Amino acid sequence: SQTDESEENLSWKAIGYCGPDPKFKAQLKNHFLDGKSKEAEDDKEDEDAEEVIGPLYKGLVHLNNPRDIAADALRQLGFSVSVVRRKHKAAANLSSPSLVIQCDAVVVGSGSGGGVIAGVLAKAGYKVLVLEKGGYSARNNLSLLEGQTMDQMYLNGGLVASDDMGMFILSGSTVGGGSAVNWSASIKTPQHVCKEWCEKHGLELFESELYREALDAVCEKMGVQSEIEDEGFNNAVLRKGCQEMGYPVNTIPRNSSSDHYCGWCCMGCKDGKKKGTLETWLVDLVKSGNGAILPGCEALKVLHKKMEGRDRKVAGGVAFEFEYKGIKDICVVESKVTIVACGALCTPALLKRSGLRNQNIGRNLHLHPVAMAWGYFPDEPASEVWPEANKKSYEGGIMTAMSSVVAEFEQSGYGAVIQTPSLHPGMFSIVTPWTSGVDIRDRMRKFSRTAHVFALARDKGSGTVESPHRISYKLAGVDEKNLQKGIDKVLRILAAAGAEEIGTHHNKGRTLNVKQVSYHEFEKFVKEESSRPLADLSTPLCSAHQMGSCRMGSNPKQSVVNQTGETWEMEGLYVADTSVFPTALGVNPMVTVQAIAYCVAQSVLEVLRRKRSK
Ligand SMILES: Cc1cc2nc3c(=O)[nH]c(=O)nc-3n(C[C@H](O)[C@H](O)[C@H](O)COP(=O)(O)OP(=O)(O)OC[C@H]3O[C@@H](n4cnc5c(N)ncnc54)[C@H](O)[C@@H]3O)c2cc1C
Ligand SMILES: *[C@@H]1O[C@H](CO)[C@@H](O)[C@H](O)[C@H]1NC(C)=O
Ligand SMILES: *[C@@H]1O[C@H](CO)[C@@H](O)[C@H](O)[C@H]1NC(C)=O
Ligand SMILES: *[C@@H]1O[C@H](CO)[C@@H](O)[C@H](O)[C@H]1NC(C)=O
Ligand SMILES: *[C@@H]1O[C@H](CO)[C@@H](O)[C@H](O)[C@H]1NC(C)=O
Ligand SMILES: CC(=O)N[C@H]1CO[C@H](CO)[C@@H](O)[C@@H]1O
Repeated sequence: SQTDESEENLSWKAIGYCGPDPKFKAQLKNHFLDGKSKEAEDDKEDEDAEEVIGPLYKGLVHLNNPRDIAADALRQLGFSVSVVRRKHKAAANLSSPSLVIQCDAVVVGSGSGGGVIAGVLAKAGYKVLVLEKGGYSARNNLSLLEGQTMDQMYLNGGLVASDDMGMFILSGSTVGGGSAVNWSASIKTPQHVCKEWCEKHGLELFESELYREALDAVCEKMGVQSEIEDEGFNNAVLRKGCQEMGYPVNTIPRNSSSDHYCGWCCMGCKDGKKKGTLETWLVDLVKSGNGAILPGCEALKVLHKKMEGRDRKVAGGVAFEFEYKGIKDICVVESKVTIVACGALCTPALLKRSGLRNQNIGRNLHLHPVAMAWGYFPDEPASEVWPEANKKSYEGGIMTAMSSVVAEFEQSGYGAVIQTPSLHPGMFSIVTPWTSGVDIRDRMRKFSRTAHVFALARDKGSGTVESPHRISYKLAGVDEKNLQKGIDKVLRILAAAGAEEIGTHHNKGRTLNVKQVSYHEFEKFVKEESSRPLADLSTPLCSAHQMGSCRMGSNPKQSVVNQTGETWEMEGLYVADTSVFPTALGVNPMVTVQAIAYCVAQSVLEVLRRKRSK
């Protein structure tokens, strides 16, 4: 993932990696040759600015400017702002902030959940301020370099792990949140999960007409569809292997167009074909003229007061922090409603810092643990190989095929789905076993023709999160069993698709040359590798889905928020991200979190309407 001044690495050639998407690089080069981008910054011509910065440009306000400029930018968007004058050099603090901004709703976090709710409220005519601790990466300004992207667009620079290092966790932290870097899978909440959440958790919402409408609304917004013109390497392998084995295999609905053949979307989508929240709901917010997005701003706490005649505290906005010229500064937002959507890893800490005491905050964290296996498909002799010699492991739609062969959708609902990851060289090397220098060199040389397929468990087990630096999670026995069943299938799928060599990520690094062994030896290998323990740190497990740490329920003993998304403890404080999931979901969560946020937005709208009419 490391590069030199010309943004290259000599090893790439040896491993068959082309670096950032060559088409994007060419596109950019033309762009700069035209001199367009420079002019745009000078002229502030709308069209050019939009081309350079992307569709959010009118609503982005950077507070790392002199205070009066930042305040003016916000006033131009219709917010009322007061600048607090302070004696020279006196630092801002919570009781003496630099700016006080007023709005109807403040949304903390611009990811899948936050983006949707902000868009809905602004479109309905309310003044909405979005705070995002991550930065903003303009569409034309993505590096698509693995190292830089991890630093700029992922939580903690891409390196979040549970306390025993048993789980390697990926989470987006940028304008758009997880939606800006996700792998495009857009799957609706499965029926059996809606039923479970309604019947076992007392949440009628999930069997309501409103929720069905919400699912349709968010899918329509993303242009979810299920056609693919040219399937990428990993997914072609998964599909063929399943067909050979007679396992079920489906096409995953995606938010991108059928010809969107791009393996770099995990680093941001260069042409806006992937409809993350920053290409959809946040655009609504900006177009409505009622909203502003503040990148680089981290919420410190929710402000609240006691009001006469109310038994609960009442939320009144947030205090947040940003950096200006290397110095931390503090501002305050005063709002009628406050929405927290920092994602399941960050929301619990913000609620606790704000004085909430509910015992469920930070508990019930589900991670959808993932265990992988791989198969190597040589590209010589070029004439007869499959997948075709020009197909590379890191190109093409990231997730287009999946198998539910061990998903148990029709039975307990708790099993594992089989899908494929995106692994660029850095991530590939992190999860690959290391037994010796010679061995890792050999594995890396095979990088571009090594397919990865994984099993993802709908975890019954759970952990706790205090902050992204303090996560504890132990794999439960039942989840380990489901992953083992998944790995058994994955190894068979890889072999059936024609892999020459197969293996798992277990640290012993055993491999099998499928073409040279008997049926008996193959069976023995699959059984041994898929029955190894997974909870003992010998195999790296990954997670890109975090859920449940502030779950929704029907009473405060077992949950943090009620069906409307409002916290039991504080009036006017809502949560609208994956942390409200009552249990793990079992499939990719983006559509579900967006639908929930859409429903929470309807509740918030009612409250705002009532306040307005008063
Ligand atoms: C690499 C990757 C691939 C994925 N692929 C898919 C996929 O294909 N399909 C799918 O359905 N799901 C996918 N997911 C998961 C999906 O993106 C997430 O589940 C979803 O985005 C979670 O939404 P959220 O609103 O809970 O939080 P996020 O989208 O994570 O948004 C939270 C935001 O809040 C910000 N924030 C946190 N704390 C603060 C604070 N104190 N102040 C201000 N801002 C703060 C964060 O920086 C972040 O931007 C993927 C995730 C990753 C990481
Ligand atoms: C290229 O990658 C290698 C192997 O990861 C690394 O050791 C080296 O530092 C990188 N080169 C540059 C110039 O960053
Ligand atoms: C583009 O990215 C660079 C490096 O991350 C950053 O310094 C610059 O401000 C960005 N430009 C725009 C227009 O966002
Ligand atoms: C993730 O990508 C999908 C498909 O590209 C997109 O529709 C969705 O908006 C993105 N994620 C989120 C969380 O919004
Ligand atoms: C929960 O939801 C109801 C509406 O169903 C709402 O009136 C109530 O104030 C919410 N909050 C709590 C803590 O019950
Ligand atoms: C941006 C984009 O390419 N979205 C596409 C998603 O799918 C819908 C439905 O097929 C297309 O109309 C969109 O163009």
